[in-house]
Amino acid sequence: MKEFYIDSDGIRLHAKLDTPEGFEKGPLCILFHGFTGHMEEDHLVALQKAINNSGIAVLRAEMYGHGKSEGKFSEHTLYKWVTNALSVVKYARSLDFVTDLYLCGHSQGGLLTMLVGGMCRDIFKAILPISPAWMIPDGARTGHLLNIDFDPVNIPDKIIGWDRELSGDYIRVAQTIHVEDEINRYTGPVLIVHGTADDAVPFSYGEKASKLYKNATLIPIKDAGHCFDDHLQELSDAVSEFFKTV
Ligand code: FER
Repeated sequence: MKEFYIDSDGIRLHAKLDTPEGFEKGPLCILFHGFTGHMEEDHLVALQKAINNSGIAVLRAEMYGHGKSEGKFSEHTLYKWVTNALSVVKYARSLDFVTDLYLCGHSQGGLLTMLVGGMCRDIFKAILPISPAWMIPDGARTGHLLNIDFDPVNIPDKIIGWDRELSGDYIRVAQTIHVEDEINRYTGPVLIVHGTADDAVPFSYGEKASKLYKNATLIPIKDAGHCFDDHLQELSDAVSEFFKTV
């Protein structure tokens, strides 16, 4: 394992690179955490290990205001995350041992995977949005995020929910994002894994995304919640099986 920082327009992003045993040259998968998350969460580590066991290097990176990366949580926006993700993609492409590139992310990191997958459709051989939180832009437009109602026209300076403070700018940015455009842009293989008992991101969003993508597989994990507690083996198996097919 190598631990380091990747520069993203002056913001230092905390990163870790894990390679399979005896790995010299081969594919690499970028892996993103979700909203309030970080790279050491159990489900992130389970994903990293499952991908490594498929013979693929994994580059985990923490986004603006999360984990050990720079930036304040309350000042993060999806544009900042997209900028960060593009910096990580650029870094990954500069590594001379990398052959194919894959992109995986959980929840808000799954939304990021869908956006950057569309933007970089010529770069990623496959993408894996896990429990993708792509209802966030709709929630920002209708005035409902973090289980809190707000006025989507006269946007408050901040909203507080789940013990966290989100800025009005987070909402303003999210309102401009149209995930369907990026779904349509990506035509490569897509794996969506989603717990049927997810109470943070409804399972119906994983299901709907899997129908809209041209080439998606949906693996529902029965009774699993948002972070796949007690279902990590099923999550790992779904990812391992997918990498046998791409
Ligand atoms: C929300 C529901 C879920 C929300 C964010 C999430 C900002 C993201 C969850 C995650 O990334 O784990 O209303 O609002």
